[in-house]
Amino acid sequence: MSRPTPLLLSLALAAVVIPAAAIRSQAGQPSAPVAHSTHAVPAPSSSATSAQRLPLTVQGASVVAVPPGATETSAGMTLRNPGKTPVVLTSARSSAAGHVMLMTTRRDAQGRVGMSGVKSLTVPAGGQLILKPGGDHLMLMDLMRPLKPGERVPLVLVARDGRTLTVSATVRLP
Ligand SMILES: [Cu+2]
Repeated sequence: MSRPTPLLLSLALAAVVIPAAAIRSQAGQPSAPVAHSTHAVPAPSSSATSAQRLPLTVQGASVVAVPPGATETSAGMTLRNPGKTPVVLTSARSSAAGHVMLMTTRRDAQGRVGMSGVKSLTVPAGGQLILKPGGDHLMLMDLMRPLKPGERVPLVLVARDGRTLTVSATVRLP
């Protein structure tokens, strides 16, 4: 994939910095970190039975393997939404990456193809969202370690309403 232009990159970074939750967590005084960690701690019951779990099915979750030294890679999967309301994904995270971006691939006026960060990706009601390199996808940034083919990487998808879905993605060669 082509490198993002400086403009696209700055837009992408803005998209990462802006989320309201991040602003809220910085708005408070010393008590803010406590409140934030409270939100991050899952309910005592298993997440699989929690009402907070996103009602999506996942197929073919994968992460593209990268050689040692690479700092970012893309992840894809097919998400299906059997429900009657759209699911709006606004962020994602992974223990394998410093942060995860929601990205789309666009062609500019000069015909150049590039990726740019977006604030949300929607799984339509009764429909599906295909995430793949070259289309809408997730980007794992600031990788913590090399990702070897065959290993599994956890990805947490977060919707606008706070519901989440943890996905186990398989690392595979491009
Ligand atoms: Cu990307």
